[in-house]
This record gives sequence, C-alpha cells and structure tokens, in this order.
Amino acid sequence: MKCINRVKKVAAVHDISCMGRVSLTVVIPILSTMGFQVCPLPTAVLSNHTQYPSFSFLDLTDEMPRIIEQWKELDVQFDAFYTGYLGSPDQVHIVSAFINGFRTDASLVVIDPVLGDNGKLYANFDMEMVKEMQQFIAHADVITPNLTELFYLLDLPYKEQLSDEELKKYLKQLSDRGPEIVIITSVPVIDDPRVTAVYAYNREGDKYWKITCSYLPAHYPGTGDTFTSVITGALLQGDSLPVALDRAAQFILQGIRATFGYEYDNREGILLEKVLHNLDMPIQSNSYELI
Ligand code: PXL
Repeated sequence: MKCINRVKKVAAVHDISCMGRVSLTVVIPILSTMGFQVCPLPTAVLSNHTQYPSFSFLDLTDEMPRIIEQWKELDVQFDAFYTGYLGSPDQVHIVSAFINGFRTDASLVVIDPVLGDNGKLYANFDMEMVKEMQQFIAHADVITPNLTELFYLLDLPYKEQLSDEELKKYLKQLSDRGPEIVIITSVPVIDDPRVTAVYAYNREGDKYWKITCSYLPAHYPGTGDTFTSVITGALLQGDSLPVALDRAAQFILQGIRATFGYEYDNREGILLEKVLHNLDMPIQSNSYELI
C-alpha cells in the first residue's frame, strides 16, 4: 500500500539560530501548531542570527547529504519542502537534488529566497549566492522574496517607490522563471509610511492580489520566516492564496502588536509564544484585493 502520511510532513531546510527568533525556531512551532510534522534538514548552527554584530557559525554542508541518504533508506515521503536560509552555494546544489529526488506531482515546494533585507545582502552572502538563488527558484511552486530579494533575483537596482503596475510586471517576470505563485513581502506604500503591502501573483487563474497591513514602525528579524511558515501551512491545509495571505498578515500583525509595547531588544524577534495559539483563530482581517 502506498504510504499516506497521517499528518502531513514538511521537510524544512533552514539554519538553526540559537538566539533571536528566525528560521527553524520559528518554522517548527508555527507549522506544528498548524498541525504539520516538521522534519528539519538543518543547514547551519549559529549562536544567533546574522543581524547581531557577531555570531558563531557551524556549516552543516557535509552533514546534509548524510541526512538525506538516511531519509532515502527510510523511504520517507514528504508532502511539502520549505527552504529558507541556505549557508552556501554548495548547499543550494544539495537541496536542489534533494527536492528533485523526493518530490512527487502532489508535493508543494516553497522557496523563500533568503538573501537580504533593506536593500542589502545579509552578512555571509555575495553575488555568487545570488546567482545560485536565481537558478534555484525555478524548482519552486511558491516563492516569497522580500523587496530586496526581488531586485537581486531580477538583477535590478533596489528601489522602494513602486507602482502597482511595476510590481505586477516583476511578479510576472519571476513567475515566468518557474514558480506558479510569487509573493513579494514588505513593500512600502507610496506616501503612507504606516502601512506595508504584500503583492502576489497566481499563474493558475492569472490573478494578482494585494494586501495592505498597518504594521507598527519597528523592525523584527524573523518576520519573513514567520510569514512564509504561515503561508506554507495555509496552502497545505487547502486555503486559497488570498486567504493564506490574509492569515499570514494577520498573524504577523498580532505578533508585532504583542511585542511592540515592551522595552525590548528587537533583535530577539516577535514574542511568538504569546500569539502562537492565534493560529487556530478564524481570519478576522479581510484586506485582500484583486489588482
Ligand atoms: O530570517 C532570516 C534569517 C535566517 N537565518 C539567519 C539569519 C537571518 C536573517 O538575519 O541571519 C542565520
């Protein structure tokens, strides 16, 4: 009998940063709370994420093929693959082969092309990594670049003042490279610093979506990982794309609001533990629009 997972399994390819809520320390609790089994394929172990001034870094590139080999022996079937922070170009090759070796027609492949933020690459990354990521996204069903990553993926200079028409053009250009769904996060809204927008395109149906979120003026690392984790869980549970977008935006907003009032080191990320249970709540925001 064909193996059917009683609880859907997600292979989560991210680092583990031991301080500051990003990557696996965000992905695992969110997807577990949404009812999925997370099987981590860790890319690196860091003392803390790279937005702190210094960090230790244990590269797990050599260990990853050993883990994948054992999973082959066990004949594990994954329902979804969700990749985030990859430590080096070699890791991109390993993960491409892993996904292509394990995926089926039914599996969902979500690639968050983690490269940078605020117009700059993260520490550790260079143009070689950008080139690898440009190739890698062709394997995805869904990609979730932020604005910085969008421009690196398209080899264009970073800018923040963008019209809906420009963003629709960029969404389509990225989708033409492979992914059926493209979601661009953290897009500033012209003339309104209090809101941030998310734009999305679904090639099935050829529809463009926009949601605006009234985020508080604070930056917390890991919100991208939080957003894409909720999107992955929502799509896996059968939500439509606009409902998945609303669910993710509502959750981030709740997380930021739960955190903002404290005098607190923002580098630790949103106080996720205070809002995780909200993932069971129905969606209250209804901000999506067709553009
Ligand atoms: O959230 C993205 C991320 C993931 N992993 C590491 C990071 C960052 C962002 O700073 O440094 C190690």
